[in-house]
Amino acid sequence: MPERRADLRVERAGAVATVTLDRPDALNALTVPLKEALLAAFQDLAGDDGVRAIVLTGAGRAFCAGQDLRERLEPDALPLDDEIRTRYNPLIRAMCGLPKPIVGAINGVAAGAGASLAFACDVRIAADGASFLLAFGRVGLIPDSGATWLLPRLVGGAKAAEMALTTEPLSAAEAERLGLVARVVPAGDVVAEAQTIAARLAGLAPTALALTKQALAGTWQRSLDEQLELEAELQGRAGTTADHAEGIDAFLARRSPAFRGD
Ligand code: T3D
Repeated sequence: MPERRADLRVERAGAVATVTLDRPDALNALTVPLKEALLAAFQDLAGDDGVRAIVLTGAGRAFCAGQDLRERLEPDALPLDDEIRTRYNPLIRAMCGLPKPIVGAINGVAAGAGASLAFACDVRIAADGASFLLAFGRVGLIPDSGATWLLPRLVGGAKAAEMALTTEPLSAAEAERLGLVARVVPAGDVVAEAQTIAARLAGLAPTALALTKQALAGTWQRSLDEQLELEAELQGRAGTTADHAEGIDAFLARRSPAFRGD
């Protein structure tokens, strides 16, 4: 039975939770209730031992069209800097810091902060008709919600600058060529494909996955020496888990490991 909060659906199947932005008539544009529901969902899933991997997708033909521009006209809308600090930045921090992998099923256009949500996923699968669009400049804004940090690290500075300044969309095929998405599949298969990858991730050792995310986060800020030291520290922690012992035992016994997350 799906859980529903505002315009968000959360469905669990085994150790995989699928989170769906569900405002298809507005291309899943982000309202205050939707942003709050999404942050709450990530916080809940982070602490839920029964969930080991998450799929993020959108209902209908779009992944997410970014900030709901109609909502910006409401008299009680926060100034942009407050809105970003209060609602967008915590969301991106929650996703990047979540100790579980997030697989983005990019089912259609990902525009504005919707593109930022896609960039904050750990792995992205795109539908063949999907696109990434830094639409901010079209409404007189700058890319936010981590786009200016995440995108250059994902596709390189030159392509990120082109996308940010021209606001030209990047097709799914080009995103695959650049490595921004792992795979492009027919639109009808994108969620199932992402769920298959998430299920595979859910079968791996959860602590090792969490520590791998930690090692990769911020790698561009650290020197080689700092990164080597961080790897040593995190590997020390992974090495004390029962799952590491189980992995060796299973390898030597030529059986599949049963990782329990301890
Ligand atoms: O709080 C803050 O403002 C700061 C944070 C900012 C972060 C941001 O995300 S700023 C960028 C906001 N997003 C955009 O500027 C994208 C706006 N949307 C588009 O450019 C286009 O809709 C798309 C390129 C994404 C898709 O185009 P198309 O032709 O396939 O669809 P459409 O006809 O434009 O949209 C379909 C419906 O969705 C339409 O509603 P209607 O006329 O059928 O009732 C349209 O108004 C609605 N919609 C699409 N995007 C938004 C939206 N409604 C509200 N906000 C949207 N962002």
